Amino acid sequence: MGHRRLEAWVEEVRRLTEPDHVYWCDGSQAEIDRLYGEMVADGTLIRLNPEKHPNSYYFRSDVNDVARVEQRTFICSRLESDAGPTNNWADPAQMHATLEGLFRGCMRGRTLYVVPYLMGPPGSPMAKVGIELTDSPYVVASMRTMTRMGAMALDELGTDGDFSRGLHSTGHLDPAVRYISHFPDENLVMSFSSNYGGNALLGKKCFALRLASVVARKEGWLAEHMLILGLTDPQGRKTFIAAAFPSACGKTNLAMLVPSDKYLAAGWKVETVGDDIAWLKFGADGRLYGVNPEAGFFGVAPGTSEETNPNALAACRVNTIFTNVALCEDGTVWWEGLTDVPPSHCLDWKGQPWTPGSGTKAAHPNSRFTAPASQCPSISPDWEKPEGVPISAIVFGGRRSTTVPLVFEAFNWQHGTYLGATMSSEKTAAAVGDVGELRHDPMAMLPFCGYHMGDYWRHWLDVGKRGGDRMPRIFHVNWFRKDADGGYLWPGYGDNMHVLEWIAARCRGEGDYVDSPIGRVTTPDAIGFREVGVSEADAKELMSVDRDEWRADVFEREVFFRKFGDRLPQELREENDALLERLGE
Ligand code: OXD
Ligand code: MN
Repeated sequence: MGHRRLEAWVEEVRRLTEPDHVYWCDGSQAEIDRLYGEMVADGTLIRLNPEKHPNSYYFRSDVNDVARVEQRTFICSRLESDAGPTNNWADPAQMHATLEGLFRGCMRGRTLYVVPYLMGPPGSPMAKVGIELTDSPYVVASMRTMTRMGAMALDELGTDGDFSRGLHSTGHLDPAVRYISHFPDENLVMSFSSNYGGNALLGKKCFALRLASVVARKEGWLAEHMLILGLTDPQGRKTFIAAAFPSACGKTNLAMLVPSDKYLAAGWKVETVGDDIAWLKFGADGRLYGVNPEAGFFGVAPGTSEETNPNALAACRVNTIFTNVALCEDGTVWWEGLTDVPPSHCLDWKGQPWTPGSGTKAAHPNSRFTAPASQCPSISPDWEKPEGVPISAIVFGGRRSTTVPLVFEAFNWQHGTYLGATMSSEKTAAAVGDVGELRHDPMAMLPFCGYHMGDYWRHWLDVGKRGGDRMPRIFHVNWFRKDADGGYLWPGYGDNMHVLEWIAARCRGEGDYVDSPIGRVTTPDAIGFREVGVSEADAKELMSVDRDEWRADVFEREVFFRKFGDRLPQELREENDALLERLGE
């Protein structure tokens, strides 16, 4: 017997959207082979060189549909005040009326795919089922990589299980009627007129972050925009670290980090649990455990190379969909940063002939690879552990050319929550808007928190109280500080091991530090700047805390905090005041 509520909803959507066919996805190999065959035949996808990229495909999304559209993303909670000042709110009844008008008859001539999927490791008490109804076979194929899709999810659902609902239609890709609308009270997302990942793959940002964050608050856990990595030292001690960075700030690279030669030779290892989303819950021992709800990587391609991230390249060699990168004549792909020497000619992300002299980018800055996580050489043997992995450290980081030192540690959970709440970062191409502009991005969740950010911070503080001294330590990093000539002061990538080693030591109560007004900063020896080739002067600048710059930040944060009115936890206001006091007059 089937699942009555699910069948009734599919029928309701069928009547509304009037597709020619309804197809229930089982997630099988035969099914995906057929879908790829159909998409190649109708020109949706181009099959890549089968020797160099077996079973891999090339896709171009519409030129006006290449990134998340935050201004068209809505939280339709019953009360506007529950969406808070950082979300676009819309009245749920009105939004339903608007969307029903748009969805009416929109799938005529198309197939409605029913995509059952599981977020979280199979058999995990943390796993949750979602159903996405979509008319895009590209979305179906991407969901098959990014989630555990098909029969497995239906089995988990049984005949009466709960599920999150997502309804998506590519529509006609008119940006004027693009909506990514979340109805937290109904566990529902409706997305219209887009085919880009973050807007159309509804398991990822929409379910696993925006809707899940609302559920997490009710149930006492955290749904976060975080990678999870495992760090093993030469003594075999393993430390799991969760880290939140805004989109396109290197989460995938950090999650898959290859230690620099010194660390490799000494026997250090980094393993990947996840690169984008973490669900964190208390285990029976009172510690916080993390799972990666996803099953694939939707990684930013530009800048990914053998030097910066060989694990990502290995992961996306086969069974991968590339979106909006450049297409070479031999059926391979290219993007800026993949090789030092660009191809002499290729087709750019818009399908136009391109040469190095064209003066434009061959790949869109937010072009992506969609690859199975299991293909990543650094994938952790623990990545599908049903109970998750114990988290010892939480790291926050933004892209800041000035002011913020390479690494420092929070004094305690409350101070750490303040560090997360006051994170800011220079904008990247992952969302539509002005790249480079500095904006507040609390916990890297600004575009992903499904409710009032003030209540979210309160939830962080409450979770910290519940966990007490079993909570992870909290750190802040900044890989992106620049010198006066605009050059990066820190080499990053494999050398980030120096920072991770210190973080792991601090988690054991070791590792040298000195107290500074902003937190516990490393001593120069603890990081080993000289070994990395950072001069003494640069190391000083990298770690410097300029009191005037920080005071300016504190005043600006005060203005930011005012937005949250009486839902700003008093503790965060106190942390801001205390920082000002420590900075002195
Ligand atoms: C992503 C994003 O795609 O954060 O992961 O935009
Ligand atoms: Mn992300």
